[in-house]
Amino acid sequence: MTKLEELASLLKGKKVVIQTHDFPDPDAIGAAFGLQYLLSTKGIETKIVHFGNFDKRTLRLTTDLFHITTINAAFYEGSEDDFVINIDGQKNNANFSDLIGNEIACIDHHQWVSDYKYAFVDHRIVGACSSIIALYFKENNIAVPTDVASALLYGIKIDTLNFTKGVTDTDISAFGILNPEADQSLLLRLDSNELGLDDLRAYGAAIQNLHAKDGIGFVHIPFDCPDRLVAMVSNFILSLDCVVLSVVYADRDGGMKFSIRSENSDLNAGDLIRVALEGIGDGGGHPMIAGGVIFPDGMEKLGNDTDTAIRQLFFDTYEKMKAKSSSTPA
Ligand SMILES: [Mn+2]
Repeated sequence: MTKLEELASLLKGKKVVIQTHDFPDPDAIGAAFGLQYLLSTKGIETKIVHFGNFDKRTLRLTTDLFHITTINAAFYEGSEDDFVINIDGQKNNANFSDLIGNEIACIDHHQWVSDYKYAFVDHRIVGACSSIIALYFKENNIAVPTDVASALLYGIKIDTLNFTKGVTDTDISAFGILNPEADQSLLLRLDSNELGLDDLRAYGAAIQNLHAKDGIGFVHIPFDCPDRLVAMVSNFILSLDCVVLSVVYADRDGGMKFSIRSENSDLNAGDLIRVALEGIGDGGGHPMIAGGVIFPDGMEKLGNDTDTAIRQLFFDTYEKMKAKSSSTPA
């Protein structure tokens, strides 16, 4: 029995909901859309439900291009008997609000942290959740429709930064399955329209406010902007030849929202931000990609010149980590 058949047999005769993580991104939506199609071939109709709104890019993807129908949980009327499939995240994650119904299954590619007992789990550490779904098509000999292939491939491209981050054999296999079926002109259009006019303000601020010293590029974006944009600016700063580590932060609800990138595997971005923000906020992530926040009361501890204080904080932590990694034999 394949994973899909196993899942389908659990769901027979139930009202089924596919729930993505809150504020869904293209990978969450692509994976949900692909699973919805797969289950429909087994005679199981589903609804895709999520908490929180989409960002602009996901919105265009879902509604304008792929005609994916989703329901915001605020407008969703479910019942306790519904079966819920969690996708691209896990129950009890901070970004996974509780939906009415019985969480029966989880398909995810993030680190496993949930202590919830699902009846069905497909958890693999791969670049994108959409890659897991792509493999279901092949395993079950189901042809991938063009719009499903395009949405899945786009999800993988976004989560793996165009196949440069966290790529595994599974993601490569998924590419092989999806690429021949996907609408290439549509994907090109998505790739070449990544920047909105509003986004230029953030890039402008980045160029204006860049402080680069000893390989670290710091940027303060002095207004609130979406997580996606803070991350894009952080990638942009990392692409400078004098920067091996980028620390980009934007104003957010009286505190700061951070996105950091490292191109040096010795300097773990996740560890760096976790240690640097201890006591004033919260941070963590992967060795090359990480994020975090400073809470409003943490800002008060930084004094009047917050930018200097933040730079100093990261510099001190960076120096300590550098000293430690060079003193540890390889
Ligand atoms: Mn994902």
